[in-house]
Amino acid sequence: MDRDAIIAASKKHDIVSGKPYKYGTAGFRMSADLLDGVAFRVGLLSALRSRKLSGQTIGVMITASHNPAVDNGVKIVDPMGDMLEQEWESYATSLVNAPTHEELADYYQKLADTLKIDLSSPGKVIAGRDTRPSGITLVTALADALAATKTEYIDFKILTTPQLHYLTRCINTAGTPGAYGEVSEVGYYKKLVEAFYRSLRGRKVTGTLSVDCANGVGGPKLSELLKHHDSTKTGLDVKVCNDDVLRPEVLNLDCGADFVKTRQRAPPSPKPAPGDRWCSLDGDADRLIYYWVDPDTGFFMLDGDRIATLAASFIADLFRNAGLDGQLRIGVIQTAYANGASTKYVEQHLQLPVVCTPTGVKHLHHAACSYDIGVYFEANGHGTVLFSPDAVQTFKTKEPQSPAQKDALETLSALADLINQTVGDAISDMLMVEVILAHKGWSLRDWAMTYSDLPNRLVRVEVGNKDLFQTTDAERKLSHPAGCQDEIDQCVKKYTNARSFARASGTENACRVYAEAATRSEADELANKVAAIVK
Ligand code: NG1
Ligand code: ZN
Repeated sequence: MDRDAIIAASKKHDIVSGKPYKYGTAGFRMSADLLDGVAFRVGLLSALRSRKLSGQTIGVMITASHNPAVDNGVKIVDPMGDMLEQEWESYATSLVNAPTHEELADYYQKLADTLKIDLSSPGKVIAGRDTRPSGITLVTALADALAATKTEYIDFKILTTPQLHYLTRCINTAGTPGAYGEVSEVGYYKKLVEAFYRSLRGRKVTGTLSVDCANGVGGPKLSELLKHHDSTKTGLDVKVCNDDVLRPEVLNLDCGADFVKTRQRAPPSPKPAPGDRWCSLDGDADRLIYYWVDPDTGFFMLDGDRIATLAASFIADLFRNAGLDGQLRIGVIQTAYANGASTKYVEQHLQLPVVCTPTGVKHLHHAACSYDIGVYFEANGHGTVLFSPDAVQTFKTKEPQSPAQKDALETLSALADLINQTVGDAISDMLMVEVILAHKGWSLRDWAMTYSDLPNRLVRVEVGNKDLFQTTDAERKLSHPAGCQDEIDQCVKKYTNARSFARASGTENACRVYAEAATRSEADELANKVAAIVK
């Protein structure tokens, strides 16, 4: 009987009581030594989720992304490779917080009853993990839950987060018209490399691209992809850097996309030679930041906002060239953290609509789905470009009126295969950026010239109770505590081209204050003043 099996298995994976377990934007993420019981319980929930969805495969990713090596996390992936449905986040939270093994088994049964889940029907779960050593024991906990609930299970071992999303979608679409790709890691490399060749359309990438892999899973996986890539066809010459996954303690240490974005500087090692083209991935390879170090002006960063504007401008041009202008709708989705200059560039220069959503990829992804082409990126470099089935169909079936139209349609088709449709994927996004730069014949400097970022500052503020800070208007305004927003507004008024907002972090026990203004000193001053209001 399941109940006894669940209780017996759960006893091997105790939950540490008294901790604030909450399924947030990053799933459950915390110090790895608290996660054994959590991983077990996430196994139970994913088994339920699969059965609720008629036995479709659910993915579980074990990673703490850019967090320090001692942390880890567990996150559930829905069948099409998107994030777990919102309503289920609260079931996950309740299940993980069950105080005893017996209450856990009871809550599992109660969920099955309420949601009308047939526990004897087949269920299937796949898992992947990043390079953190703690991942191995967490996978064991997960597997024990799946065995106790007689759920089919495949461990894909070490993967980037986007690879696990890719595999989940591939399994669930295999043999259907929407088949996403071969169900294997090699299938992922082959799909990307082939689409990269097709997207370039005979053009060549110039100059070496050095990739800082945060000493995470992106390093070995990028090297693997390169084995399937013929650089004589594309000109792409990649130098894989910071790819030491044998010393766990160096993961995300003074390198990686999060380091570069938050410190606004290049990793200290290896030292970028002046003018070299660089990019950084984060610890699970779902974020991407480009940069170079200019001999005269120093470090220059091209973040998620820049990648979004580059992609949107390129795709809008292809639409014009393909004669699709006005037929299909392109939209750009940002969060409040997007630099105001990027929003202005998209709306005024590219003449495309911008939607602002709350922080968290699931919100951006959802909003992007309402366009034929939805370009979404968080400023921190996490994002992708979604192509609707209608758009993909149009690229394939529209009769081209000229060789130029044919070329544009084929480029669009290839991009839809190159860009990961399930989630932000640093490796896929990097190939997309290289394709666009090659098409435009641009260096990073040319890309940077499109607009000037407003100087900005992001400050983390320790507060007594972050839950007191409630927002409206896609997190751009505080509704509570009362009066706080008025004070912020009064402050912002005193600066030129300024904007500032405060919100509770969804992943840390703190508030974040963002400010931008016409000059560096004004942005810093404004951020500090708003931080003082919030404190
Ligand atoms: P929080 O902690 O809610 O600000 C952070 C990032 C998000 C997103 C999530 C998930 C910033 C300002 N916030 O959210 O963009 O990536 O983590 O990892 O970068
Ligand atoms: Zn990440």
